[in-house]
Amino acid sequence: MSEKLTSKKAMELEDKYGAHNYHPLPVVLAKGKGPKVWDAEGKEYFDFLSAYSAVNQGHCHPKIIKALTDQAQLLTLTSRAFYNDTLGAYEKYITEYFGYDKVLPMNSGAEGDETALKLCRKWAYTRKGIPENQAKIIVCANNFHGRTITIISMSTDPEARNDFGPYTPGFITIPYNDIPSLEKALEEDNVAGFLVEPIQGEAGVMVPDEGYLKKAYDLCKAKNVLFIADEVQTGIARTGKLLACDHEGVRPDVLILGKALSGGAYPISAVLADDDIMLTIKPGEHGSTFGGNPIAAKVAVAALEVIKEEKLAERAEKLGKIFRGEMKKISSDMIELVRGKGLLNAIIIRPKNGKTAWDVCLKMAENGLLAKPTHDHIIRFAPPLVISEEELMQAVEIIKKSILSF
Ligand code: IF1
Repeated sequence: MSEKLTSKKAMELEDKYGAHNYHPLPVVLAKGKGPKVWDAEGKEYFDFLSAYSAVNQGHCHPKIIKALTDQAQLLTLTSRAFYNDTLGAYEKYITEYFGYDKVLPMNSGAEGDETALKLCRKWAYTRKGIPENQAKIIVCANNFHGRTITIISMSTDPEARNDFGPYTPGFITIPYNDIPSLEKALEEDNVAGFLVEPIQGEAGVMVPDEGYLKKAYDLCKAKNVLFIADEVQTGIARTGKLLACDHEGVRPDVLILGKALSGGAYPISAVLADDDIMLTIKPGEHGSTFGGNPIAAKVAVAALEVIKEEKLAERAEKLGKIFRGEMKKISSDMIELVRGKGLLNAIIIRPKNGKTAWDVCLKMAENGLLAKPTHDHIIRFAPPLVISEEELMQAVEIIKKSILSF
C-alpha cells in the first residue's frame, strides 16, 4: 500500500471496492493547502466546494492540524464514561462563543440534527406539556439535513427517500420561505418545533426573502414553539456572519453546527441550547462513543479561534460581494441567475448545445477549479474563506473562461 497511486488506478479501486453511493468528478485529490488542492499527478486546483463548507478555514490549516496532532499523541478517546481534561474547556469556549448555556457534542451533522429533534421532543413532553408521542415538528420542503432514516423522513427529495421507508412520523412539511404556510402549520395541535436551514444549501443555495427568519422566529415565539436552526452548512462564517441567522438578528432556541466546526480536520458537530431546553435530556438518554472526545475538543477550539483571528466572516462578506459582482458581469446566455450570501453562492446554468452544469464543471476542472453541480442545473461556488482577493480574481477568470468556451 505504500507506492503512490495514479489517478486512474485510484478511481478504479473506488469503483471496484466502494459502494456506488456517489458520482464524483473524475479528479483524485492528494494534497490541500489553504484554498487549493492538488491531484495525484500534481495538478493544482482552486477548491470551490470546500468539502461542502467544512474547510472554511482552508485545507490543513497549520493551527488546527497542530491541535489535532498534539492531542493525538496524548489522549484520543475515553468515551463519556469518564471525564477528560479537554472537554470542559471546549464546552466553556463554544458556549461563550455562540452565547448559549450548554452544548451537546456529537460527530456528524446528521447526528446534530437527530440530537436537536430528540431534544425538541423531550422538551415538548417534559416542559410544554404535549401529550405523549403527539409532538409535531415543522420542516421545509427541499430541506437537506443528512441521511439517517428519520432525517430522510423529513425530506421531499425522492432520491434521498425512495425505497428507504417506512418513515418516521411526526413532521409537517411546508414550503420554504413562506410565512403564511408557517402561520397555518403553527395552528395545528401539538407543534413542538420548527426546523429550518437559514439558507437551503442542497436545494441550490436558496436564500429566503429578507425578514423571513425573523418573522418565522417571532411566530414560533408567539406559539411557544422551538426555532431550531440547522447551520451545519451556513454557520461558522460562511455567509458573511458567524451564523446566517445573525443577518437577521435571530437567536435560535436550538442551534446545530457541524462541518467547519473542525475546519475539515475531524468529524465534529454540536447542538447548543439554554438550560431550560438542554437539561431536559438526562444521563443515559442520549450520547455517542466519539462525541466530545479529546481530539475533537482541541480541534474545535482551534477551528473557532481561526475564524475570529483571521476575521473570516468579514472576509466572506467582502469577497462574496466581489464574487457575485464578477459573475453577473460574465456575458453568457448560459448564466441564468447568480445568488448567494457571503461565500456561499450558486449560478443557475441554462443548458446550451446539450452542455449542462456537469460539462461546465468538467471544463472548470480542466482549467484548474473544482466545483460540483447540484440538481443538474445549479453550480455551487463556496471556496475556503481564507482565499485572498487576488486568488479569488484568478478563480473568477477560470470560471469566466470555462463558461465562455461553450
Ligand atoms: C453528502 C448537500 C451540502 C447539511 C445540512 C446537515 C447535514 C448537511 C444543512 C448533514 C450535509 C452535505 C452532506 C454531503 C453533501 C452535503 C451537501 F449537497 F447534500 F446539500 F453540503 F450542500 N445539515 N450536507 O448540508 O451533515 O451528516 O453529512 O455531516 O455527501 O451527503 P453530515
